[in-house]
Amino acid sequence: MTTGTLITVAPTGAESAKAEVPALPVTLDELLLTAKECEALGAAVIHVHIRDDDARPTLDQGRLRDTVAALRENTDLIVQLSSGGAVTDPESARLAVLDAGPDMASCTMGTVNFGDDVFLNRWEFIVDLHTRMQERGVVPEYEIFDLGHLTALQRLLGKYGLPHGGHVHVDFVMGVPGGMPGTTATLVAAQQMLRDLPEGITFSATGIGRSTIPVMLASLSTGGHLRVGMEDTVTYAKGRPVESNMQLVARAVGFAQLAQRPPLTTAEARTLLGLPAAAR
Ligand code: KMH
Ligand code: ZN
Repeated sequence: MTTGTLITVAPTGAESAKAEVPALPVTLDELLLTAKECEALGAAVIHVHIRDDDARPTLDQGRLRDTVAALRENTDLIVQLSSGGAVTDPESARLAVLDAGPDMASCTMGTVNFGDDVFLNRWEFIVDLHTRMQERGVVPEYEIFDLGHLTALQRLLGKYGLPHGGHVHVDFVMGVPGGMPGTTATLVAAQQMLRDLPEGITFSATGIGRSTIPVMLASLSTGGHLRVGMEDTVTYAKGRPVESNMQLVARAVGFAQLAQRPPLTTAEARTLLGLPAAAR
């Protein structure tokens, strides 16, 4: 049965430089303003990467804790910390992200070429992340950059069991140079592979760069959910830089409404993802 649309905003990422993309939210104040405005538009989840005082990606524990606390204080958004970080981050720092106590964290299901870099996700690291999340009650979002990552997820769940909350949610990150392409045909192929995974599994999808719109339309028309934001797209249309994350969320909400699958509230999103109701 088709439901409303879970909208995740990924406002910052670790790849774009503030100097080149001035609208990128990099300070806590900028992130909070973005979060509040995106929530008001219809986002239910925020996928968070943070930056240091020089706007460089960081996994600093104090900053992560402050960020989680500030997002909880100022919004009802589901807080999903990136455990992917930047391609240069060590595994120990990526695992320590869980210590900041988010509602959710990302868990990438395999290594992938990432432009000219390599985004390394060894099997033992994935197992460690998955089992620590089970122990700490953090709900994972499994990031799928290539179709084989779904096979790895099947193996992970078969050997180590379901995530905390019992619900499995994946995010297809499509169009990364080195990963699966951001096309309708690939999304359909990926969905067919979901049949081998636990019943009730849900997915969202995001297309990097110019695959943003094709992936968004394909996801909506096949019952999927949406992730949008400046982590994935800094060009709104040919020759038009993105002005803000709100612009991307507003476009996603518009498409979702056209598809007669309006945005889920944060409470509805919590139910879908197997998270407990918010404390306040
Ligand atoms: N920044 C990428 C290397 C995640 O957040 O979990 C990894 C990434 C995935 O963005
Ligand atoms: Zn990310």
